Amino acid sequence: MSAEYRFSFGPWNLHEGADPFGPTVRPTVAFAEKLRMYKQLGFEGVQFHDDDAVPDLETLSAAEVAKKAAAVKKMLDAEGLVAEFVAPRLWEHPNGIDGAYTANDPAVRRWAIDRSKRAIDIANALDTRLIVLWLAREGTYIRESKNALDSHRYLVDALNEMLRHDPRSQIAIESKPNEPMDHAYIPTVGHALAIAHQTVDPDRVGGLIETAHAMLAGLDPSDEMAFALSAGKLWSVHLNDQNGLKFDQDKSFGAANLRGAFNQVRILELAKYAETGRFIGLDVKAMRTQKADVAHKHLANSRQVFLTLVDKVRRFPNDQAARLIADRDYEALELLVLEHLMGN
Ligand code: GLO
Ligand code: MG
Repeated sequence: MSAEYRFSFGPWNLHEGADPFGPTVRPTVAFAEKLRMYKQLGFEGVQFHDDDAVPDLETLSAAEVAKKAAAVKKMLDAEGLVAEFVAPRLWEHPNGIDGAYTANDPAVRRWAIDRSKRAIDIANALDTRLIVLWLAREGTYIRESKNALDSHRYLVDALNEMLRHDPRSQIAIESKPNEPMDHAYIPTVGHALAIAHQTVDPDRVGGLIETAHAMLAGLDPSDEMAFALSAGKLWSVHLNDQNGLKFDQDKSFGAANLRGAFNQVRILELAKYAETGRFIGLDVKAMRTQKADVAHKHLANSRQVFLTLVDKVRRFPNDQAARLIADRDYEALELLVLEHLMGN
């Protein structure tokens, strides 16, 4: 049963534990060592930023980038792993300080699009067609600093250039309402799919939904997923959890809201997501307090919670629930769900 879901995470999910208020607390794990951990933890898919795959790619020629990406592909093959997606990491470069695709400076917008095309080339070298755009700094700290009408037009322009660069790539927009910016331009998957329809090839632009991002927008993650699934546009997920409206916590899946996690798994099961071959991505962070030798447990544990919830969904007493729904006895339905989750 568990074999049918495919799981992925990004190398940044094995991390040194720095936060905005303190430095790293764990040693760096080398990239090759991280790759060795994937299978042991139950994962086969690797999510990449462009510079996870090819560090310092901006200082390299196109031929050098291709060579380095080919070497990474070999490392994946040796470990029996596949690349799920490549995401251009535009938000760490000094050029992207005030946004990349939506920067006021046309030279920065040009840089962002050119780098994104390189990310697409790296994805091809790693044998994946999926590009993820987390639009980190595409927004503002103060509204007056940009013309939001122009910003949306720039986003469509950037998507179009990427779509034209390679007619095989698919772009999944990872929506998020805030952080690092005060307000981001594509806060929900509804915005992502609406902008997809303004591009030259709407069929090749979809969404990646992260649990915590939906919650930060005040939305139910399972309903966000249902919206994208109903349009055939849920191309990946970043499952994690979030304890209320605060900083983006990336807690282990189900750790704060087990019922919310159950409902996300339920909607993925109802939509037969596993049959699409798309990955269950986990974008979870180890707590800063976690010692180095156990700072990988958040990944295996999140996967385990997911699989246990798959089992809970499959063993849910649907007939009993259907009778209660027909009776409109939702208090009894509520108790049925809670008892089921508590193991009764
Ligand atoms: C941050 C995002 C980030 C992305 C990753 C892939 O809030 O969740 O971790 O998922 O950079 O683009
Ligand atoms: Mg994410």
